[in-house]
Order: sequence, then C-alpha cells, then structure tokens
Amino acid sequence: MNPSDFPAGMRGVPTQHAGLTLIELMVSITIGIVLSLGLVSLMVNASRSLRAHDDSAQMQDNATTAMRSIIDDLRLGGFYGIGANSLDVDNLNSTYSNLSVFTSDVSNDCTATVVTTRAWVFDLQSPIEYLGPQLTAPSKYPCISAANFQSGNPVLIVRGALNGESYLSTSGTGLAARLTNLKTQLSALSGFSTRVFIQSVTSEDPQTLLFKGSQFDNLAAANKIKTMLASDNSSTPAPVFEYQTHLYQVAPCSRMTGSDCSQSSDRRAIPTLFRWELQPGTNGPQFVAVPLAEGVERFSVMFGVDGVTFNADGTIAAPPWSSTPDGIVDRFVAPTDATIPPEFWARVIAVRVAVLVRSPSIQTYSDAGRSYDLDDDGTADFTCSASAEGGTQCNYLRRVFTQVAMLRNCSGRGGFQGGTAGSTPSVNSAC
Ligand SMILES: [Ca+2]
Ligand SMILES: [Ca+2]
Repeated sequence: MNPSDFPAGMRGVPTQHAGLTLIELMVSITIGIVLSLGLVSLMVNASRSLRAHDDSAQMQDNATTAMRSIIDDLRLGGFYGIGANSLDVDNLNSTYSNLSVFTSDVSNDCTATVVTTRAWVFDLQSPIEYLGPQLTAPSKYPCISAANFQSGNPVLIVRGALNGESYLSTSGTGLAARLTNLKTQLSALSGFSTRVFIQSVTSEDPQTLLFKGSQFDNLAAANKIKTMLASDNSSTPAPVFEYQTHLYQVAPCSRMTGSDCSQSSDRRAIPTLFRWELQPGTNGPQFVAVPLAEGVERFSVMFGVDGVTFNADGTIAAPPWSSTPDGIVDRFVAPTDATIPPEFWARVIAVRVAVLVRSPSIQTYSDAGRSYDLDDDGTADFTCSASAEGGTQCNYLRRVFTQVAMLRNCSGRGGFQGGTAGSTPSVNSAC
C-alpha cells in the first residue's frame, strides 16, 4: 500500500500526544512554588520596609515636636511683658487685696510645698523649675501620679507669656475707648473669663499685673490696668499677654484617665511626652495634661551655664560665684541637686534637649541589651530590657534626637529674674 492509500488523517508521521511526564510536572510545580515564595517574600519585605519608613518618619515628627516645644518655652520662660520686675505683682502680693489671689480658683494646681501664699502655677518668681535628671517618682509634684510617670525622666516647668502673642489697643481716643477695644480683643478668646493674662510696665509700681478675664472690668474701673510710659502715651494700655505655666513629663501611655495610665482599649501603652498647661476652667484656670509627642520614652534637658562655679563632684557650689559670665557657655549640666540656687537660672544662656523616641509599631528587629545615651556623657540612660512589656519592649526602632539652642530670653540677655519662692531672687538690672 502506498501511503496515499491511507485516509488523510492517518498519513505521515505516526501521531503521539505530547503530555507531561511526572518529572516535568514536579519540576514545573517546584519552579512555581519557588517563584510564588519569592513574590510573597518580596511583598512582605516591601510592606515591612514601608512600615519601617512610616515609623521612622513619625519618630522624626514626634522628636521635632517635643524638642521644639521645650526650646520655644524655655526661650520665653520668665517673659511677663515689657516690664522687668516680676517680684511685686498686683493680685498676688495682696497689694490690691480686694481681688482674688487665685489660690482657690485653680483646679489641680499641682501644689508644691514651697508655695504657701499663692497658687503654685502663679509662682512667677520661679520661671523655670527642674527636677531631674532621672527621677523614680516626682513626689514634689502631686498632680503627677506614680502610675502616670515614666521613671527615668526629669520634670521641667516653665512659666511666662509662653505663646508670645500680645494684645495691644491703640485705636480709639483716650484710655476708656482703648480699654474697651482691648476687652473686645481679649473676650474673643474662648473661655476668656477664666483665662489668665499678664501685663507689666516699668513705669508703674507694682510693675506687673496678673488677672483673670472676669476681673477685667473691675480692674479697668479701679484704674489698675497698666498703661504705657507717660512720656510715650499714658492713655494706651500696656500690651497684654496670656499667662501660661507648662509642665513637661513622660507618661507610660498616650492618654491619662485620672491617675491611671494602664493600658485599656482606649489607651495605647506607648510612652508619651505630656505637657500640662492652663486651660479655661469653671471658676478659674485648670491645669491639665495634654499629650504632645507619642513614642517619647526619655527626655533630657541640659542647661548651658556661663559663670557658675561647680564643686569637684560636679554639684553646684554655693553662690556667690567668683567666675564672671562672658556670654560663652562654660558647660552643659543637668543638675541633680534637689534645690538649685536661684542664681543658677540667671546664668543659663543655652539649652541642650535630647529625646529618645521609639517607633509606634512593633518591628521584627530587636535592640535587646542596646544602650542609649541622651546626655552624651558615655553612660547609658536607657537600656532595652527584653523581659519588659510582655517581651516586646525591645522590638521597636529607637533613636536619640538632640538639639542645642541659645536662649535669647531674659537669661540670654544677662539673667533670669526670680528664683524659688521665699528666697531672694537674682535680678539682673540688664534684664
Ligand atoms: Ca563663659
Ligand atoms: Ca548618659
């Protein structure tokens, strides 16, 4: 038979169906699995790296917020208006005794035992209070409960016209019209009646006036609102500033409820830098804790002093000091003395703030046993302990951020006024 005798489909090369052998099948499945694993691993890595990147950016943001707030406040610490003498204050020294001295008006005053004659938040003679550098518990400040305090941190308090915004009335003719205009500006602020304002001028005695918004009309009627120098314009009220007291502390959680900082559904167990501040309250201002920067585990404030004498062990020598300030920082210190002489603050011209920030989320990375040095003295200020926080304590990214700033405030110009209440403050006439 010729091949042409076969039907068309049966002609030529014998037919074989090209299927996969078992070996080929196994090889292709293996390749497929390897490729899939590679892809999954790539995606996981990309996701991890994205999260680490997000965390890193958030850490930077939190560090910047923390350092900027502290430095800005220290720059304005002790600034009470355009006058110079904060030691004699209307409303506080009973010079004008028919007005409240605020001792009973402040909610949660964080009263410290050093102040007996006035609300602690109005201790104008102490523009800065510092307790540190690494406290176990801030028992001096009863508003901070032990549960709400992350040990190993200092407490920093700054007082003054801290937002720096002034209210000045020059429109209208005559004092009465300008006072009306001033009141209009101030009363536009929410909670005006229980906000606290400060005003000071060198031409009056006492130079400084501290008042609640609700007292404005009575003070104006009694001719107690400070006016500018007579040679300038006695019919112009002196600029008014909002008075603030800020207290910085680190808490183990991002939200405080009462005295409890333990973790619950609405509270994150992430260390957070809090700033207590005066807010309008019911009868007067209330001192409340506001979360400022999450992830801040430790902060350190070192004061750059000029012309302070130290003992051999590094403690501050008893004043008076023989060294003369020359405008150049001699050294940065974080005093451990419970009582810092008031003269010390008059010699602070710079500040070095450092924060140890941890990432918001848990990472695969572990820094168990790694140490962090905030004040750059070669001694660890924080070492990660793997056993803490259910064993997750070391699974965070951590970084120390540092910023140094000169203080162009009263101190930078030659001396803070003030000191601790009851002591003789160091007042520099150039300030
Ligand atoms: Ca010096
Ligand atoms: Ca250290």
